[in-house]
Amino acid sequence: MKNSLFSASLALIAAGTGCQKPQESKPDNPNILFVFTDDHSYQTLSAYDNSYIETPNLDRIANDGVKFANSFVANSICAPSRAVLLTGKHSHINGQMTNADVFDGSQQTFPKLLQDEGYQTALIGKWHLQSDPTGFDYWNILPGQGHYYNPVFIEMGKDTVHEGYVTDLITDFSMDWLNEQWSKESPFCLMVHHKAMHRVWMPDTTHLDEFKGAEFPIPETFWDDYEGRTAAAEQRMSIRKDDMDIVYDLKMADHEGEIVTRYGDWYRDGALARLNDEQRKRWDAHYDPIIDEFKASDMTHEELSEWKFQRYMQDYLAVTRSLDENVGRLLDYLEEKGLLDNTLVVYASDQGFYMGEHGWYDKRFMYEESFRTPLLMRPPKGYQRGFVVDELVQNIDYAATFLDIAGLEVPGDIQGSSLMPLLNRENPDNWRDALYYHYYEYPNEHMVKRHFGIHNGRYKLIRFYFDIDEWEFYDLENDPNEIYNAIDNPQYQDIIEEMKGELRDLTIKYDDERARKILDGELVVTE
Ligand code: SGN
Ligand code: CA
Repeated sequence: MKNSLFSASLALIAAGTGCQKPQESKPDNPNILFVFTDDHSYQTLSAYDNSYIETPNLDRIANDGVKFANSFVANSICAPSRAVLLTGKHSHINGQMTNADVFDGSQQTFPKLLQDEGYQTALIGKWHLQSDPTGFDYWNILPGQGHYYNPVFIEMGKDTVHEGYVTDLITDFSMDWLNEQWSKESPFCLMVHHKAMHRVWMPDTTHLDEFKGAEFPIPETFWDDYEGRTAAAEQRMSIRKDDMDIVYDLKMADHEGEIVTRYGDWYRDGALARLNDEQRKRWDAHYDPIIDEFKASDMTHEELSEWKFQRYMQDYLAVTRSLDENVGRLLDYLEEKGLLDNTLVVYASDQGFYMGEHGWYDKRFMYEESFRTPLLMRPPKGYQRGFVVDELVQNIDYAATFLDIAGLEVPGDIQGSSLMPLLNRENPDNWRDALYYHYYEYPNEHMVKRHFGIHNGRYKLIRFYFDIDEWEFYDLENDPNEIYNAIDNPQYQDIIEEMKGELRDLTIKYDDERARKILDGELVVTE
């Protein structure tokens, strides 16, 4: 450790000429608290969008810190996103291209580099990388996707079932680690990885009724007909179809067993069967009347689709409520312990999520709702606060940022860039002007075809490949909802040609040789 954590003290720094203004100095080796959620859409985080819910505690991070207004992922799916976070490298480099791959934990990650420099590192909650965590002094993880109720945790290799609701438990365990295991002699890097808001959106019993009967505005693109977009037409993540299951996803498990669906038994015998008697009593008290009403109804396909959207939103938002409250508990804890001054608090999700846009739930596509992800940072003392960063940032940047704020050199093989210049409001004029994206998990659940592409803030160019060979192009200023694929529009041919070249340049910059070969017609991917 180059400097001691607590070496920073109040310093008088000359501000301008003549007058002296007291200003707090920045800590050299701040703690890092990284709060990560699963599938949290920016549409349901009120610092970004308050059409559906207020999230006052998450907003505290934005109001007292920095909101990244243009934050994106490299590959919009869970395990790959986590591997990008740890390594600062795109999926084809870190090897985690899909959820099915096993993470190679022997490779360089930012927690290992922090640990080498004396940071105490811990990871609590969802991990999803199949191999055991490396680079952490302590870990206590959910197996696979984990459960909302009475979940199993694997603590340093040992399985234990814990009674309670997963978002509360992850927060409790995080505070326990800070209280009992962090030695306080060197800084910590604590990663708090929630299961919330992943499918199948099971609210805590205390929040069940919060959005009962609430009606939300149907997104403009809910009835999208996918004209001109084959991959969008052929996905299987539709609320309007049985991709969204009335029992499994929407909890319509009647006691008589008369509602039979494709995945109904997964819910009855799986997630629902985990509830204890007390939890089940409250659960049934909430859902039974909704089930009765549903059974008595006679809806057209259109009415049923919109009813499903409302049911989905009610549960998702109730899960979000617990998350927001628990983030508040953690922030209060840091405040009470006097830790906020010396801690970088970060909030992000592993990717965005569809809240009915295009008729969908889930993620994966390079379209805005799933390509974007929330990113909020509350820097330690000495930094400016309360502003918005508009630059294009991506989850490949997190590792470099954490190393940089800790005073470590960022290894040259890390592909992302430190966000510290942006936090320091230096407005670097050489900041990236385009993002690279590559999604691989096909054929698989939800059937989103493989694609890669470039986004420069205004225009987006996407190449779909494998069992399809199609381009899509969007002018986000004129078509923010991405419903008009302008790839053949004569008006855009010059910019499309230019961006095809820039996309090829990005495949070279990020060393995605397979994508480069696909573009150059040297490779046709068949498996
Ligand atoms: C599970 C979900 C899918 C989801 C993937 C990936 N099905 O397979 O709906 O797309 O996870 O999500 S479920 O029936 O198990 O809920 S990810 O966030 O982990 O990548
Ligand atoms: Ca996810």
